Amino acid sequence: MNASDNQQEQDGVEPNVGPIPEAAPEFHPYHHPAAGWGAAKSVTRFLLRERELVDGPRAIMKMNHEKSGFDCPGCAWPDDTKGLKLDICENGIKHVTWEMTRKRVDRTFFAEHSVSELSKWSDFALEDQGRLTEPMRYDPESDHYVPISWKDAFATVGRALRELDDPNQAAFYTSGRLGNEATFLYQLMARELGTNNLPDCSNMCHEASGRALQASLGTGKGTVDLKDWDATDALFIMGVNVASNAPRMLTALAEAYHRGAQIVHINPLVEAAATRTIIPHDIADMALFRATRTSTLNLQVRIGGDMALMRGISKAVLEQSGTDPKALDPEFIDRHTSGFEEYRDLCEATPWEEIELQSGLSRDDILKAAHVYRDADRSIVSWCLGVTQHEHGVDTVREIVNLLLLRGNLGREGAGPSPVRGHSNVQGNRTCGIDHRPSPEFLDRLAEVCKIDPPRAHGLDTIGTIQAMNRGDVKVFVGMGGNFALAAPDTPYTYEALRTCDLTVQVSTKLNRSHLVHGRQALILPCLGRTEKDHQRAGVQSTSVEDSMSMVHLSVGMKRPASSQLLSEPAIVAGMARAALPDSATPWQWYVEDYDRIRDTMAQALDGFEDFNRRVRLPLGFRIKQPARELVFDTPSSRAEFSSAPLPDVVPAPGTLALGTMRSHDQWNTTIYSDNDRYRGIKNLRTLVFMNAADMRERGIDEFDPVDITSTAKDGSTRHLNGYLAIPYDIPRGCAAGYMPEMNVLCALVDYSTQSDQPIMKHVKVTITRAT
Ligand SMILES: Nc1nc2c(c(=O)[nH]1)N[C@H]1C(S)=C(S)[C@@H](COP(=O)(O)OP(=O)(O)OC[C@H]3O[C@@H](n4cnc5c(=O)[nH]c(N)nc54)[C@H](O)[C@@H]3O)O[C@H]1N2
Ligand SMILES: Nc1nc2c(c(=O)[nH]1)N[C@H]1C(S)=C(S)[C@@H](COP(=O)(O)OP(=O)(O)OC[C@H]3O[C@@H](n4cnc5c(=O)[nH]c(N)nc54)[C@H](O)[C@@H]3O)O[C@H]1N2
Ligand SMILES: [Mo]
Repeated sequence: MNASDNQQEQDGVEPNVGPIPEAAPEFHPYHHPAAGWGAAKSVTRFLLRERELVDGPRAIMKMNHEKSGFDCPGCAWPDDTKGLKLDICENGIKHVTWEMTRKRVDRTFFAEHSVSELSKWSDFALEDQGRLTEPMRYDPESDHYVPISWKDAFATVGRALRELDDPNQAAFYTSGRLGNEATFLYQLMARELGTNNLPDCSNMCHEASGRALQASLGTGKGTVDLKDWDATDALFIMGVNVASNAPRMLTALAEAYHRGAQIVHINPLVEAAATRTIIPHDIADMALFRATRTSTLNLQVRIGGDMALMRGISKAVLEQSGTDPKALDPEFIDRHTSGFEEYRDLCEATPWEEIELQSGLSRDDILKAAHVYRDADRSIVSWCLGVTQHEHGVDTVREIVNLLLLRGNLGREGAGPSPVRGHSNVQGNRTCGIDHRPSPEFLDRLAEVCKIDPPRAHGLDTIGTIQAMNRGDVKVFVGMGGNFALAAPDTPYTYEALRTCDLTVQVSTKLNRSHLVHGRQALILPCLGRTEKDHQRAGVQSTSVEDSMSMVHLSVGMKRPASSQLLSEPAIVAGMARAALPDSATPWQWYVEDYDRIRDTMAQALDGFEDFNRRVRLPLGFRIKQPARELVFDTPSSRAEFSSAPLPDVVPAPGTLALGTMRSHDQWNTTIYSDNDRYRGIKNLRTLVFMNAADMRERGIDEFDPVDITSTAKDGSTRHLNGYLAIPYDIPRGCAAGYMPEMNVLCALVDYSTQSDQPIMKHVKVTITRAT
């Protein structure tokens, strides 16, 4: 029996997997460089599957282009600034092709398949049906989705929102692909209605980074850009699977290596980017199979051990400063920071034994990293979910900043913190107002410019929304993209939450689980994708996005829309807003006719967006001002603030393991492209758990043995996944790893960080036993 069928019988949860393997699972450790020909082969297979060999390549040539292209709807890595003609990666191509597929989900499809029937399909099969083509409404009598006109669909949303006793009974979720213009209208609608309930995918992603950087530096973002990456002497890459999730960073790593920079990877797993890469757009490298190293040191930290490692490096640098006056930058510390003495005392008081135990690394190894840091004039620390999705994510990011401050690695070329954001516009969403905890200054300006009276009380984030839906306090859920049902933790509990709603609305491009786990009334509103031409009254429109390094630029679709009935996201927001707010003074329709008008309002309402329409049309767009980069700190002390937090205890209790949930190479969050994870040597298998061989032996588990996984939450409750296959892997003892979103079944809703409210998706406390 398939492992997830087994789970379904247990919990009444629908299957939750990629393509059901036809072939037997395989595991052969991967020894090739990242990217290169393996990637090229995989792209060709994918183009063939989506029947896109004709138009696909043409569109790909237009991606991430300085002039008149569309922004890759994949990750948030910035576009090349040096005129690279083909600034693309394997996964970006899969992504674009996924959107451009020729397959369609139309009314005949929905007439043929009831919702109960579709609920039994795999998530892979659902999305594999192709693009949604017209608005649909759930019909409880027949248990089918049936067509509805846009007018009636908007009226349904409007009625449901107007009938609420309190606007806070609605929640408006955003997935990080939404362009800035639609984002601005969306938050305006929510706030004009009277709620700050704006949960977003960032609540599960980089909430910890935002809060930490805000507290330390007075900005929620990183301070470096690609030019700094090009100039740095040392890169510390923490908790990110670069080759799969930010593949265009491989080029930056290879160039850094060529330049003689040091590259330290900090990750429990030695991911593909921590070895070598063949740069796909370097024709000579491709032709000669010439690989470049992309790492000079790998440190396999224990899950959750990053803060201890950072503390260890700081301690070593401080110790060295006794004899080596250049180890620290006393002038920088003196002029620009506060809290140094306390932090220095804390580092001195933290014993090496504790640092070794909590990081899972030897003092010798930590000293190697400390030497790299000490010897570099300019260092960048970059991180992603391996650092943030923990109980102590905020403290860890602040510890990263502590380390940078010691040597003045801030506010100058080649130095600073550089979080790798997830979705292509997740950072822009926050900049443009998707924030359940908006600042009073933001609201004051919005009130003044848009003539609304926005609510001041904080709204609900992702976790809060799920809790509120389950209590019956949130009755209308709108999903602006994404796949909330699967992306959120505690799958059965999240399902229950969505099912208690009076109305669920999903604005989507493809069929997914969140359409099948729905409220009493449900709507699917299909929208244009980023690759498609968006015609409005004033002509073809473009939208803007902001990358991981605060560059804002325009994205223009070029493909004919998948269906003539699709609306753009700004048009869908405006349609809902007009129906929900019949007396609104906001010129919703006028905005949609010409997005320049939205941008003109944004230029007045948002910090850093002055002269938006002109600057966004510059060849590479513009960079949002970063005060911390100029050593201006919006903190209580007006300086960069050292934090002095105690090290958390992250060592698993005897008999238990720390399990991290992560992505395979062949998936985009909840979208599964195949059952393979090439760089980790896995074929035809997703229901697996990577374990240390010694941990397996201790439990009498052999390779491919089925195992039962039980997680124990903060409140003592347990959750189970049975029949997963154990894979012996190079991972520290006490650590285990497997794939999201399947493993969200193991993540309890109560297991969120008290520092960031972020679900603890990288440190699930589990026991693993051989299946009985
Ligand atoms: N192709 C593709 N690209 C993507 C995505 C996708 O799904 N597919 N998703 C996008 C999104 S929304 C995001 S947020 C990013 C996510 O990008 P990543 O952060 O790379 O996402 P994960 O796959 O969760 O991988 C987490 C990495 O952290 C490591 N890790 C786990 N625990 C720890 C720890 O305690 N410490 C350290 N140092 N490392 C740890 C894992 O081994 C793994 O390498 O990627 C974006 N890009
Ligand atoms: N256990 C565990 N869970 C996790 C994570 C983890 O590491 N571990 N990571 C978390 C993270 S970092 C994130 S960001 C979330 C991701 O959460 P989400 O952003 O909610 O999920 P996605 O899978 O990216 O959403 C995919 C869906 O988006 C829709 N879509 C695609 N393109 C467009 C578009 O252009 N417009 C619109 N309107 N819709 C579109 C399609 O219908 C598709 O089915 O998952 C989180 N969940
Ligand atoms: Mo994310």
